[in-house]
Amino acid sequence: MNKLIQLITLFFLLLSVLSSCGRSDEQRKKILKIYNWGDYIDEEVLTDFEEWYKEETGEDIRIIYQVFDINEVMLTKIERGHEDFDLVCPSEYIIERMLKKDLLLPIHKDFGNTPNYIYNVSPYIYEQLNKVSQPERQTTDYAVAYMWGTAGILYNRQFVTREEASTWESLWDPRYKNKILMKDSYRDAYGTAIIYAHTQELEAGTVTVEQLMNNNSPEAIALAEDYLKRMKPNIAGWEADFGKEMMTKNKAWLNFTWSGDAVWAIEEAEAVGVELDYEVPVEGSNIWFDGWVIPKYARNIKAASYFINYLCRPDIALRNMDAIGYVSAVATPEILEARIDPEIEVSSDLSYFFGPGAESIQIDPVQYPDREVVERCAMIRDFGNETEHVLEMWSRVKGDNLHTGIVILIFAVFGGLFVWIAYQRIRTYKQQQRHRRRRNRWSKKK
Ligand code: N2P
Repeated sequence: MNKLIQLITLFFLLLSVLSSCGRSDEQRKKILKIYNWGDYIDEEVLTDFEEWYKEETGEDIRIIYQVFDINEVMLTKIERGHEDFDLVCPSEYIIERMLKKDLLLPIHKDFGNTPNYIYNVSPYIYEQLNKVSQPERQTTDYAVAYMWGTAGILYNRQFVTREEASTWESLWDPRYKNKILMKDSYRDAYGTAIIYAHTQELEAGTVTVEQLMNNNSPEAIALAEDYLKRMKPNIAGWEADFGKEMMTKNKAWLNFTWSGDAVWAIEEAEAVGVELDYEVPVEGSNIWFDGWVIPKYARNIKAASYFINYLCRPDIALRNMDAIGYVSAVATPEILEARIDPEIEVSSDLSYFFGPGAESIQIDPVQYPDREVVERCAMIRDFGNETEHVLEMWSRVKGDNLHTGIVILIFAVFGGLFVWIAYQRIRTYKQQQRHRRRRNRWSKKK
């Protein structure tokens, strides 16, 4: 009898577990969990997607949205698998690492009656992203490009000339002591230092920007460390996202940053009468690409794929660009038409991105770099096992600040202690002297 009761209990327990799994799975299908960079989307697009998804599929969807500022922070979360994000937006080298580690699911590209907008992405961007493909996995099966850009120098025209900002040398110029903000990005800092250290070799054509930025030999790391430490007196701060604000408020004169942040800062500064501009130094720089991927632990692949598709719709791409300053990977005639601005004085060759017909167009050169600029830039690949060594170097470089701070603190504490002890000693000595004198006077009276 006892056995029967145990069996019945077990049966009901199993039934309730199974039904709760089913229910939660069904409910989870109504949720889309997105993990994106901060300030990297027009947030109204999120709510509009929910409506669009309902219209297209007849299904309800609710977005749960979280943000990060550093690629590696996001990757750690994904690797641990504690969070079942359906969509994340890493940079190309993290996509490369995720492909190597088999952390991604292929994107569904069959949208039934809904148009497929994914192929609105420029063939140039497809080609670039596929450079990080792995033997078994082609990048573009697992990632759809979102925004892209360059790394360069945002500068205040009141204090820095265009010529000065056109070379990495400015970052080491003693005139800019404490006036430079550096993006807290070890890879960009590494690339910049190693490029600047080889200015002559680059001019002579004996080495390329791509080779330099992707060389992680112990000698290259030591050289970058030396250069970055020499840059430090100029550094007012390492920033993840506050650089654009500091520049707008005139608190720093140069900011090593990404093109989209520069666009945002230039516009904001203009509104308050501060004139900022952006240059990609002549020596060359980093060109990067961020893309949407579906992590292995995702639970709503359908909605995730639809969301990616939605972002590739030209009108949505334009809204996002307007809201954040970065440049969408989407390159349709609608985008080209909307971005051409006859008031822009310079003409750029954007045929590599928009295709034939865009050889000489008036378009914001900060957002859309001219072919010549792109040709002097290169992608920084995943550093693989060397990442650790570059990171150690980076924390030694940044840690020096802390070291100096700690030394000052120790001096201040011990100095204060010393003064206090000396003061106490003198006081005790004086008191003893007084007592002695008093005692002497008493003994004389007696
Ligand atoms: C926006 C961050 C941009 C990421 N705040 C560039 N890879």
